[in-house]
Amino acid sequence: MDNLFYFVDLPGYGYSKMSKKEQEQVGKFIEQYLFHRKEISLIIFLIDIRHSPTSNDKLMYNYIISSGLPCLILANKADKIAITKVDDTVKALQKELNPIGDIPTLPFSSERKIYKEDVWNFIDNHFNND
Ligand SMILES: Nc1nc2c(ncn2[C@@H]2O[C@H](COP(=O)(O)OP(=O)(O)OP(=O)(O)O)[C@@H](O)[C@H]2O)c(=O)[nH]1
Ligand SMILES: [Mg+2]
Repeated sequence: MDNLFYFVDLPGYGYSKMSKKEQEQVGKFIEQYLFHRKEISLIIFLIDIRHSPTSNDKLMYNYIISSGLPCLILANKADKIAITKVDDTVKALQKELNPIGDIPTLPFSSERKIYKEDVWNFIDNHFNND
C-alpha cells in the first residue's frame, strides 16, 4: 500500500442558504458518502472554538459516531481566543460533545496554521498504527 491519502472536504451546514431541495440532496450525499465509502480512514470534524457546540454540531457529532468510523475533533479558529485559554476551552468542548473522552480533540487554526504539529502527529500515528 502506498502512503497516499486525500483530504475530502464535505459540505458543512453553512448550506442553510440553499433551497430545501438542495439541502435534502446534500444531506443524502453526505449520508451515502459517510456510511458507504469504504476508503474513509478518519473523519476530521471541525467546530468553532469560540462557541459551545451548537445543536447542529451535536447532531453531526452523533451522526459521525453512529458511522463507527474513527474521528478527530478540531476546535478551529484557535487564533481567535487567547493562547492561555486554548487548552481549557478545548477540554470543555470535548467534555460537552464527548463526555466519555474517547474522541481526541485538538485545537487548530486553518487561517493561521498554528497548532498543526499535534494534528499532523495524530494523523501520522493514525495511519501508521492501523
Ligand atoms: N480567524 C479564523 N477564521 C477562519 C478560520 N477557519 C476559517 N475561518 C473563516 O471562517 C469562514 C468560513 O470558512 P469556511 O472554510 O468556508 O467554513 P466551512 O466550515 O467550510 O463552511 P461550510 O462548508 O459552508 O459549512 C471564512 O470567512 C474563513 O476565513 C480560522 O482558523 N481562523
Ligand atoms: Mg466548507
